[in-house]
Amino acid sequence: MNRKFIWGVATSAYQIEGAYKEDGKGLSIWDVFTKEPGKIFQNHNGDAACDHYHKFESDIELLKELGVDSYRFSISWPRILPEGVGRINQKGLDFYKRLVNLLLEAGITPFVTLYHWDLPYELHLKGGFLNDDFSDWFGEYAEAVVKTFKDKISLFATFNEPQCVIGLGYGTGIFAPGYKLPKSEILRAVHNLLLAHAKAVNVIKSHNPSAQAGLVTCGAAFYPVDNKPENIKILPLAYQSQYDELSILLYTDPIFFGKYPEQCYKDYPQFYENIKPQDLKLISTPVDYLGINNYEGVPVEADGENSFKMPIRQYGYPQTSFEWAVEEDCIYWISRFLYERYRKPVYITENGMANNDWVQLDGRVSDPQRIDYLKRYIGKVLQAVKDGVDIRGYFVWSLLDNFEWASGYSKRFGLVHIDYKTQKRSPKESFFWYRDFIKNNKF
Ligand code: GCO
Repeated sequence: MNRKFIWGVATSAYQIEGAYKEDGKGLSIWDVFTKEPGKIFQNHNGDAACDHYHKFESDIELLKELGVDSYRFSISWPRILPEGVGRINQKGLDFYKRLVNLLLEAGITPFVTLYHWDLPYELHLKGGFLNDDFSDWFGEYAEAVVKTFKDKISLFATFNEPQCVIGLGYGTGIFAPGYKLPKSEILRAVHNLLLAHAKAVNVIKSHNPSAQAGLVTCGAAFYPVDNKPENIKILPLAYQSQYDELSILLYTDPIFFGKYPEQCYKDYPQFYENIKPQDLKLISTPVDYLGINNYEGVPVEADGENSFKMPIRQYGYPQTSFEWAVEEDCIYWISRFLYERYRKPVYITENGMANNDWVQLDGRVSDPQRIDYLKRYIGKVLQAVKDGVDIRGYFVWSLLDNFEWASGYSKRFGLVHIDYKTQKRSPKESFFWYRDFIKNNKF
């Protein structure tokens, strides 16, 4: 393989930046949602988070020490457009300009996510994803970002995890804005998100045809309980059995195939039969890659010729402190399935684990579980590459411990420990492990 495999780390704006109303930033739905009592673990919020807005220079020093090829971060829409559309907040844009310039000086490729969940609150008040103007609003925001950075940023993700944006934000309501909407409205929100994605891809390509644009997915990562041929054979069926707003295919099939999963048309003919053909044409605007976020999976087993079951795991199975299973086969199979289905290059845009880390008496933060987890999952990623899956890069979630959405600061995913009282950064042992791995194992 000649192309250089990219090793990186990922973060997102709301989870690390803080400075939630500084320098003209508008509010996002997360700024508001976190203030509703009882929504977030111990009512934590991202007002200060890791104070990355003020500490980005020293955080970039950490990235340099780590030796990553790329840094995936997100831009806060309301920091740039406080009302979501219209007036640009120059100070917000300047923050990202300084960040991007420093990354480039350090030889680190910026990988920018346009939407990592912090919808401008003003647009939420106008209906957010349910307003059919949503895709134009997003296009305007994309234009503001891409125009500014066209010569500097060549890797873009439009949306991070639409499954969580819509499924958890508008379906179960556990994430901002906390709605539990009827199906008809959820389907419309999904459709508007996909239109917005496509408009942003066109904006990116119009400014820089050689930039790479894609979307980042999550969702159930089915993997066979063992390597028996019948269990491997049944996998596509398991993936295809899911087509609701938490599934993968509801978002990726329209992008790559220009149509929603077949079953959607059968279940909700009224909505799907009335979609304009030009919408689907737009949604299927070619992308350059598919981003996959993966942490755990769902074991499946053949149950006769054409059906499968999902056996519960053997009790005592390994778990992270989020109670997510450690089962590295999932990252292999989800990458392979999605690559074989769409034949598009893949980036593993997030992978990592929450662990109960603290600064020890001797000042070290040892997290052997995380090192072992990364070894297991990276090993499977490399195996998939060997088996012909076109994976272009891998990003650890996350550089820093940070605000873990509904779980607040109770879950630590970082390679770097944060003391939230002092904002002191302490690289964990996994940080040094990943540094050495990158240094010695480039391929
Ligand atoms: C997500 C987001 C990240 C999370 C991470 C751990 O996957 O939910 O992209 O923001 O923090 O995945 O849950």
